[in-house]
Amino acid sequence: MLDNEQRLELFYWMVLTRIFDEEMVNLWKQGRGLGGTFSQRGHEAISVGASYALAPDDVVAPMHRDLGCYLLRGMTPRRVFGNLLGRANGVSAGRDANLHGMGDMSLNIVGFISHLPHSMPVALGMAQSFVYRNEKRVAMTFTGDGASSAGLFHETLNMAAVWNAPLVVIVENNQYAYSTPLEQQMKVTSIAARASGYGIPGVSVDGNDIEAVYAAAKEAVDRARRGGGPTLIEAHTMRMLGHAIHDGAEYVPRDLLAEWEQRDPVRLYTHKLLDAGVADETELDEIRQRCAVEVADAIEFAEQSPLPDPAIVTVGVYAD
Ligand SMILES: Cc1ncc(C[n+]2csc(CCOP(=O)(O)OP(=O)(O)O)c2C)c(N)n1
Ligand SMILES: [Mg+2]
Repeated sequence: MLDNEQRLELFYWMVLTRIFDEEMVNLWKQGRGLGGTFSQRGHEAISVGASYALAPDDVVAPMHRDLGCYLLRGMTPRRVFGNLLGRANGVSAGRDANLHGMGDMSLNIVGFISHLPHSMPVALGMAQSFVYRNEKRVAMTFTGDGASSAGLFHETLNMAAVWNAPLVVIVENNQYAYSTPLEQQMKVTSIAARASGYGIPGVSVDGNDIEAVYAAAKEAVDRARRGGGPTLIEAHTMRMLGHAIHDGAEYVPRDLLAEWEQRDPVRLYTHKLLDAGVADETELDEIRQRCAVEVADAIEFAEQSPLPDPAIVTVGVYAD
């Protein structure tokens, strides 16, 4: 059970992610961004709720819609905006101007691998390393509905099951893979049901209900830590904007978006906290203000930071 302090913490991380995302989209629309970027809108409850179930010692391998996970694990908005703007003090020191490549093992975050779902076998490798070392640690990774149709998804889950690995896989089912709707890339209606093909638990959860995501993730993380093996969690949500900043998503029916907008994860949690008397409007507003200030500071800091020295471009590059 979450206490009220924890519930307000979840609210804080979700709002920080939302405001960061909105400002990131604004910046790109103003031509102040570099490269492409992926909106997180609609995914906040999943990335925050699931990572909140991890201990600091656990390892996470996020994907491109898991900004909330990076922030919650301790990657500061300044460092992430620095990365997005390709600055020398960004997480990848200017080698990537994206939400990719933002690994920091001091925070137990494995950098996102752009190929989908190639972060999955890496997370499995980490999970197995904990078993070999007799450490009570867990690896969590995130992937998409589209990526769940790729071969590596199945191969990883199969090996994780056979090895009884302490691995939690979260599939963020946001109904689309780029412009491809679910029904055009899989016949089944439940990704969680695929877990039975590997002999592991498969859980389906409302990805817009942060406490439901947290509860499912916590149960899976606890089971993995006890030696109970891997879990596949399918979290249902909607990608509220295009695949990336260049994509207007005209192919997504407007009424579908309007329907999901009613169930916006931040709005849902705001109502829940108010109804339960966890906080009043003034207190929630104070949190929103705090997040807005942090994001504004991060943008200013990143924009004023230097670009990297071209001489360091090959430092840390092991293959090409
Ligand atoms: C192996 C591979 N093929 C193609 C791509 C290009 N690509 C990047 S994101 C994406 C769609 C992914 O959809 P999904 O897994 O549902 O995640 P979402 O973007 O919806 O969160 C594609 C095809 C890639 N990154 N890796
Ligand atoms: Mg998708």
